[in-house]
Amino acid sequence: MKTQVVIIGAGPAGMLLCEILSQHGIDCVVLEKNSRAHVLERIRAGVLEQGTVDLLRQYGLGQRMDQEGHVHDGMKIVWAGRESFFIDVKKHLNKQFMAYEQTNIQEDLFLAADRRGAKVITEVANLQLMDLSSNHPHVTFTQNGETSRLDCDYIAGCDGFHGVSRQSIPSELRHEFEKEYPFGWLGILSKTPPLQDIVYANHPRGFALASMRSPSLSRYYIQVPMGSDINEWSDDRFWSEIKSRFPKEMADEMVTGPSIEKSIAPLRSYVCETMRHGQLFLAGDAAHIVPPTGAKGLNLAVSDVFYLSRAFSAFYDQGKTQLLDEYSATALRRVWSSVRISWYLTNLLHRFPGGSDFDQRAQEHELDYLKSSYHAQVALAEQYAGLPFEARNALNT
Ligand code: RFL
Ligand code: PHB
Repeated sequence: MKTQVVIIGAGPAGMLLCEILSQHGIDCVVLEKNSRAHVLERIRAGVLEQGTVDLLRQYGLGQRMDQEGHVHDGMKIVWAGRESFFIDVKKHLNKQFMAYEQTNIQEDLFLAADRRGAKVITEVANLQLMDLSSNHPHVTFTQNGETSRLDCDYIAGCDGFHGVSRQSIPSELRHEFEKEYPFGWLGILSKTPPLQDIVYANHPRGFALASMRSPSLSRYYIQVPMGSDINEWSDDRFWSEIKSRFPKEMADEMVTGPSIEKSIAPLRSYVCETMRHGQLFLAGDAAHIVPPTGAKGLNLAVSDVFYLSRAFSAFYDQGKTQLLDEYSATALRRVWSSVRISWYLTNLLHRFPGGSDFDQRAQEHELDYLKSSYHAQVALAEQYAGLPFEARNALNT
């Protein structure tokens, strides 16, 4: 078997890359470890930046998003005993966000792949990346006990944080930057109307977040100690804990109900430099992870795919490799901006076990400053909105 680009992983990064490359007439095959049903079941992200929304629309993937998604202008920050303030991204930058679930994006992408007859092979095992430093790499894998080989020009590693692609880069060529946080997020999805805004809460009992999926579907999170047992969190305990972390008037507004999903996610920042090795290019969580506090992970996967698909198109349309050569540096500029703001918001909004009085005062000061400074709000709005995608250098490409 032979194709132009092998894409490893059918998450949002892999499936979006497949769709864009197919629309540009570039042949590709997606290889996914899990079943399609499993991929479609994973409840994760929900907040899309304007750049992500625009790109999905540009490639004809925006129809259902525009019908079912919920547009909002920014986010509110509240903290114990003081007033809240709103980071108005629409006012400062004329950009908005869309609340639209990652599972819906996955569904839209699989349906687009079906319409196009795209080659998506699921439930593959023992995937190995070979000859990455030559112009003729290939992958081997097994499916239903049978081993296959797939030759290609390039490989896109879109297989998430625990995938095999990044591990195929020799460790001495990988510069890894990592930070683990000593807590996790317990999240629930509930068929109840959400609060009007996305609200981030800093409270002595820990961080909490009220988010939304649609007018009748809410997503809530609370900070929990690392190693917490999900079985110890009944719905009643969750609701009473989250209400205790919000100001009374917001807690009173929260409509409670049974959870339809409940899970705990660890928090981590991680970046792999380089995002390219020979003919292998990493995109999305395969190359970097952010704590969810900035809602940036999925959006970064989309911007990586934007840069990578543009680089593949320049190669296949015009024979130019410059954008491929620049891919890692270009993508990493935007990655680090989102990694930094996610780390900043995580530090600003969580209570760290063992934090000193000094740490607490510095955090309170930062919140006071943000609340009172127009300029600080504009700077936060710009980063929370996500940097614009960089235009290609017209002189060189
Ligand atoms: P994915 O989604 O992990 O997909 C990778 C795919 O690769 C497959 N795979 C393999 N396939 C073949 N062979 C192998 N050896 C393989 N190993 C793995 C996997 O089965 C999978 O199908 O990575 P991708 O595509 O890069 O997408 C990244 C996003 O999923 C992720 O960044 C976001 O979900 C992060 N995130 C959020 N991002 C946002 O932009 N906005 C948000 O509001 C937001 N909220 C969140 C989040 C992540 C969360 N969790 C659970 C970590 C909230 C939470 C709680
Ligand atoms: C979500 O709706 O799942 C969500 C919203 C904001 C975040 C993280 C997750 O920062």
